Amino acid sequence: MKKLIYIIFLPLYISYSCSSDHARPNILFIMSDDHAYQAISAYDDRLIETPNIDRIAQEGILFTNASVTNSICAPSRAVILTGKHSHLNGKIDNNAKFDDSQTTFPQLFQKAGYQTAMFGKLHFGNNPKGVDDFLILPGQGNYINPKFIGKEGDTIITGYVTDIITDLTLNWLDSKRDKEKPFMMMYLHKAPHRPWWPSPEKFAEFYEKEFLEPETLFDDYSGRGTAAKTAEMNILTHMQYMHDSKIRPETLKEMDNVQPEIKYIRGETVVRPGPDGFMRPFSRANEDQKAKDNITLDKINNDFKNNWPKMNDKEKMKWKFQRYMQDYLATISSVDDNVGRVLDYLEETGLNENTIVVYTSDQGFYLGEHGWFDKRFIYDESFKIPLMIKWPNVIKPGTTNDEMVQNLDFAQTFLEAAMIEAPDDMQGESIIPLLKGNVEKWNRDAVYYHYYEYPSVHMVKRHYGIVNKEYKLIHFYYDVDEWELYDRINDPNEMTNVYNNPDYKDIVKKLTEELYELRKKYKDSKELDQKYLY
Ligand code: SGN
Ligand code: CA
Repeated sequence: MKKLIYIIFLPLYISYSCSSDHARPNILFIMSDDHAYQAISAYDDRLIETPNIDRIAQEGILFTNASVTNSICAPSRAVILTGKHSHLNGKIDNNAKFDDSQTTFPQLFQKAGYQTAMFGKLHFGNNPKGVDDFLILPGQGNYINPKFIGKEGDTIITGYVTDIITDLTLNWLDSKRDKEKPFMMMYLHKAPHRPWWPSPEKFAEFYEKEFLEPETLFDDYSGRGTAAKTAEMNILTHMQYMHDSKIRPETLKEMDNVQPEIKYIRGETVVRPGPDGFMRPFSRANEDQKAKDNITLDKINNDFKNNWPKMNDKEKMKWKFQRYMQDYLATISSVDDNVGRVLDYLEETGLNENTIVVYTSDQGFYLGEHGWFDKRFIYDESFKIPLMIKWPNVIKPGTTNDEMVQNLDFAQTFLEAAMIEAPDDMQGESIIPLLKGNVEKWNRDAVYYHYYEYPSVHMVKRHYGIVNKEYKLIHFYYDVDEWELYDRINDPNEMTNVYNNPDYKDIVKKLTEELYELRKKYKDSKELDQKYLY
């Protein structure tokens, strides 16, 4: 009987889905830059409330083990667009050139009759292909009065970057959208990328707050290997007074007892010649904007002047952590407000009924865990990304899923949702079975990771590894040859490398074999490692 119904209705379904664009969902892909899952209340509400981003999870699915294949900005974006690992798409680090003769998923959407657009930060070195309309920030872009690159040339827009990217997105949806076609929109925030510059209102509001320190803020890395000990991303030693904590050069000049700032450039320690310098985004502000920011800058600088000289190292770490969190989280609060504006628009127009909304970040980020900021490592805070998706009538609201999904899977997922065939050489898997609750159809146990950008800023050594729900096996190479194993269940903070612990001997053996199988499966190899050396 079931078969009969299928035979009768299948041709009807096929002709409906091919002839009517109403059957094909719109896709709104929202991605922020460096947004840690620890800073989204759907994951953890100890630092900040993000009621709007949380709406996506409440109305859809929240992934707790979603990750990247290479925790760095432009490479993550290249993986998302091509559906291929870095060693095959060639964008191994932020400096590598992206070969834009490669197929990216927006091109396939465009060819299949979707209207496509992109607003915000791409950070690619190339203009996007396959998008009908775009305005993107050049490189990292600016928080204040940012410049954008578009089809009709460059333009500078006055205001705060997160609000502007949202205005551009809403304006496109409202006045440029072709109502006869489905759309695929990439709405890409610059925030909360360093240097964390909030809007004047959020700057003032968050400066008054105090945030919970992570358990591992004072990690001495004794349970880890060389890579963790030599990375240059410690809040106390590598954050900069002016650039990060927003201390004015004049303040430093007035204080004769401030230790000179130490700068690390590719492993070389360079002591700054003097307290010269500037706060990059602030120098772009107009007089009005400066006047507003100065109210909070005065408070920060007075506090620093009065209290910093009396602090010991522990107190200095705590002070810098608070300053960091105040600004980082303030920029996220703006992202959340603006995501709310877009979700409201979709609801008001009824568009939400047939729109898949995705929220994610190009990688995770350290919010003081292990004393760090930045990303790059395969360790959880930078490896895992927030990922939540809503798709009315397909995803059951309030679903949580802990499968090992990756940004590598996005392209094939979106293509399948839009009924577009994915090229054979894409390396991910559509996660639609998980979205539909068919978990039994998903049989991936472990994922592969490979980070390359070394020697470079923050000095995180090259490494590759395998991660499953229980363990993480890592090989650091280039100028070391070190292995690490973490027990994700018994040591969730990843404090102790158990690679040489005899109790884990069998696990090490099994995972090493699986790691080399994965390298084979994804076509990574020693030869390719060599090719990408510099
Ligand atoms: C800049 C930041 C770094 C950051 C890289 C890469 N320094 O160099 O802290 O790791 O970008 O970030 S800053 O002084 O310019 O803020 S990425 O997200 O683009 O990969
Ligand atoms: Ca990033």
